[in-house]
Amino acid sequence: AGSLKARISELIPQKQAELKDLKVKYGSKKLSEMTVDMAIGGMRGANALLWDLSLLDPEEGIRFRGYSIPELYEVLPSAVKGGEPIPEAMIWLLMTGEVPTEAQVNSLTEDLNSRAALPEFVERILDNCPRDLHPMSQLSIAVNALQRDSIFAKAYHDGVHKKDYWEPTFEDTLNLIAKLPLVASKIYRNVFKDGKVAPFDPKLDYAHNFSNMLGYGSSEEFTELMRLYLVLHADHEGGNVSAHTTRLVGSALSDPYTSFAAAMGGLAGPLHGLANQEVLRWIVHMVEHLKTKNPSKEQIAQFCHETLAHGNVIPGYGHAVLRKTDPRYVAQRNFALKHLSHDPLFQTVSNLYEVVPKILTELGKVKNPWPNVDAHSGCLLCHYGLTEADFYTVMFGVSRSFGVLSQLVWDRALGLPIERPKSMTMESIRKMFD
Ligand code: FAM
Repeated sequence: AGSLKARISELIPQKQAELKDLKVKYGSKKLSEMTVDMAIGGMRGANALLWDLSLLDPEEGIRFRGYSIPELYEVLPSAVKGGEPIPEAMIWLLMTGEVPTEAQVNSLTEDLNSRAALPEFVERILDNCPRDLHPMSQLSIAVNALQRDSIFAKAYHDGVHKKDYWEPTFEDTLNLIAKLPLVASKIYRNVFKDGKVAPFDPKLDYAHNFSNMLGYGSSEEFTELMRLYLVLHADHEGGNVSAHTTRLVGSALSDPYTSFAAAMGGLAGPLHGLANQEVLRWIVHMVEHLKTKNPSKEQIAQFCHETLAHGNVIPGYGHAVLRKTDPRYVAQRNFALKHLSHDPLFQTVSNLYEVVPKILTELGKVKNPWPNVDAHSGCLLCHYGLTEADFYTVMFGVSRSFGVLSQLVWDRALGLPIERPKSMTMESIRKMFD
């Protein structure tokens, strides 16, 4: 089975030709208008980025290299017969656009496992972090510390030719993706448990090692959940904050470590990846406030109204692009129905699904009242004992590295330039139209 790197190397010339053809045929075509509202309103609806790894349809949801989530279940190899797609298969698909064979998946598992160890100084840095330093801050620190070994940074310093940028970018990317489970596990074990991390086992796959090092590997169901979790959060087209940040910072030829650490700053935002933790914190707060583990739909509705009356958002609902229930929510719901249909927290998540959209629609201003990926993830992790919500976004970050760093390899292979849109002052806008 040829290696992933060899396959990418074969694909680059035809992708470069495809991009050249796109520029020749359509280079001067308009993709969308840019209005004053859009410049003020977060560029909603501006078709402004090239991103090949996934595409988000507002009605249908995400397609990863053309495959919907149900289609991923059909085509991607799994570790357990009829089980969840395996993360290494998702990385191969995102990197190449091709469904890998079992042999290719196994070769990638071995390759990643050979890159998984951390430099001792990084372990020491994490061990010296205070327990009340948020796990996402610790993640950014560790990724920035790993930058010492960036092959891209060294290659650039040594004058690598522009046409070869993709190669050290690929090496950094695989090294970083391989190291994230141990970084995340050390953070989790230091902050929430006894600081001891189970030994890495080179015979196991990515998700199984990650489950073991977190301390949940004895449950095969949890490891299957970890496989689903890592696949679902891997990419969500190029405009979301963590993807866009990786693209932007990487376009300045910052290496993958520096670009990904910046992206984790964005993922730590409550309106983006931190919603992952906020959903569970909000549900726990509701359950405590209502003094019942099984709040009725009426009680849930009342709590939603109180949340909105305080000027807070209902976490896990809404989306800047989606206008339907997130298929990543549906995939998690299917997992729950298969493995934990009687779990009280899952019942509450299901009741929220029946209550929240109506309330958000009544507000009149919410463009998407439906749940997103974060509305469901916490109740699944809680079921297996991983109840520490402040850690959840770190897991989101491990998964998101698959997409945003794979695209970064292609950004360099396609020679995409530094990103630099034009800004305006209110005065200069007035002058344009007065
Ligand atoms: N609860 C309360 N209000 C909401 C809301 C929600 N779940 N979703 C949107 N709104 C409000 C929004 O705050 C805005 O109000 P103002 O005009 O008073 O500021 C109004 O509805 C219009 O917003 P929109 O156009 O519908 O959504 P945006 O595109 O501006 O924002 C989100 C999209 C995701 C930031 C927004 O839906 C939100 O804040 N959701 C809750 C936080 C969350 O779950 N984020 C995770 C998103 C997920 F995809 C991820 O990145 N992991």
